[in-house]
Amino acid sequence: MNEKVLQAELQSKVEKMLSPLFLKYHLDFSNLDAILKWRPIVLVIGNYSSGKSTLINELLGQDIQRTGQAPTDDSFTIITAGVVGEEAREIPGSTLVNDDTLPFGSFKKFGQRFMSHFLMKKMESPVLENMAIIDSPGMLDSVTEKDRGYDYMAVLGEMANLADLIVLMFDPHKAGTIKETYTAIRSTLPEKSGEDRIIFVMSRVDECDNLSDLVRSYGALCWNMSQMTGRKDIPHVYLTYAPGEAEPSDILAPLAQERDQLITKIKSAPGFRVNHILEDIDKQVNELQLVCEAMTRFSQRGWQLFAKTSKIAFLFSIPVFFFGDMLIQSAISYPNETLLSALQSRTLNADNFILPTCLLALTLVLAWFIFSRFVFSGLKKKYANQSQDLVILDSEYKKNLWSKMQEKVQSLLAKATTRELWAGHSRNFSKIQRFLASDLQSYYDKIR
Ligand SMILES: Nc1nc2c(ncn2[C@@H]2O[C@H](COP(=O)(O)OP(=O)(O)O)[C@@H](O)[C@H]2O)c(=O)[nH]1
Ligand SMILES: [Mg+2]
Repeated sequence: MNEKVLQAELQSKVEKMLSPLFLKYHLDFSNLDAILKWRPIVLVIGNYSSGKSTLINELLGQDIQRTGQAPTDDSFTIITAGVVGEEAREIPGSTLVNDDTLPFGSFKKFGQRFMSHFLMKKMESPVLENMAIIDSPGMLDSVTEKDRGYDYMAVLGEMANLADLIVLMFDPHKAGTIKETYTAIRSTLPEKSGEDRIIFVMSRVDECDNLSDLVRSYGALCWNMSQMTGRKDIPHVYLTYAPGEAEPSDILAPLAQERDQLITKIKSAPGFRVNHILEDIDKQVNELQLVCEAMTRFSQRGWQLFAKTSKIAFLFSIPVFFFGDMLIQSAISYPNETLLSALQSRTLNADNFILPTCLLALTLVLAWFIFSRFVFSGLKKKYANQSQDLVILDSEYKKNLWSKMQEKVQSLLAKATTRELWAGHSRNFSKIQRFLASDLQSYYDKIR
């Protein structure tokens, strides 16, 4: 099936089935909404003057981005297809964050300073037919990073979350704030599959004087990478150079093929789109499911206590119904005739039931008061400290998920009222379960 059709179908399904549930459990849907909304995205990040803009210009076949040795360009630039026949044009960041058809609404929170460093360029290029490319200001070092006037790392993280492919570029000269950058982007991607969305590129390799120089740079980069990924295995690093800039040399000749692989990989990013959407849905719906699981168990415990309280209230209400009026009569000489004495003298009429019925109702009201005021709030208090008892953490994955969602559950519990008992949590839980097991699975099968 066509990927665009699949994406549209998923968008409407998720919107209809799940967005009310995200709202209900106070979880952010805007993230998923943004991912479902737009076209495939390739995000290019890395040191300044590592050759990001040069690579993008080469891909697009036009010098659309400024290039240079100094940190020339300090804006996030979305490059996307324009209207056929129209000249290239620019749209400012303030317009982009307010455009509902674009996935950048959440970037408004980064403030005016960010928005003045955010823009879209619309142009014609075959590469842009099915994807957009984001060029980014190069990372500096962590000290100067703080002077930008907006949270650069957080912006990177959110951009990475939208992207289908993240090209992380280094050059042999500088290491930049690699570790912080990597942490910022990694934390917004799904744990299981996020790694596959990042490709590492060492560019400007033509500037290495000889093979041993190249090997030294490569070694340093690998060491850096193992530091930041915390993994022993080194991911593939594409070694590349800009043909327009590089003098032909013995080092470069065997790398031409690797360059082609890199370009092919970037161009193939749209092919991962639906898979990424599914992974993101998977990730966020699992979070939703865990919150719902906790609330379901909480309301089940609530029901158990409610049943217990009702049972006691019922047992208590029998003597109140039959003997309550006697007690009142002995105190205030009303009513003239109690229910039991009327039964004995066979003069029973409707009036004899008035007081017993009122007393019965009062008992039930009292029981409800005790339940909601003491029993239910006792339950809330108990789980405020032990919310982990509300979920079954039978796998490492669920434990990790829980550490992320626990706070959400606690804030829901803090606000909980007896209405939670009727909130339909267990129905919601089965609905989510069904979505994951059947709907989502069928989409995974479709793209396999
Ligand atoms: N020798 C050489 N220079 C390059 C290469 N790629 C980019 N450059 C130059 O390096 C400078 C920085 O490139 P640019 O694309 O602006 O880097 P950005 O800051 O990452 O966007 C420019 O002067 C480019 O001409 C390359 O592969 N080899
Ligand atoms: Mg640049």
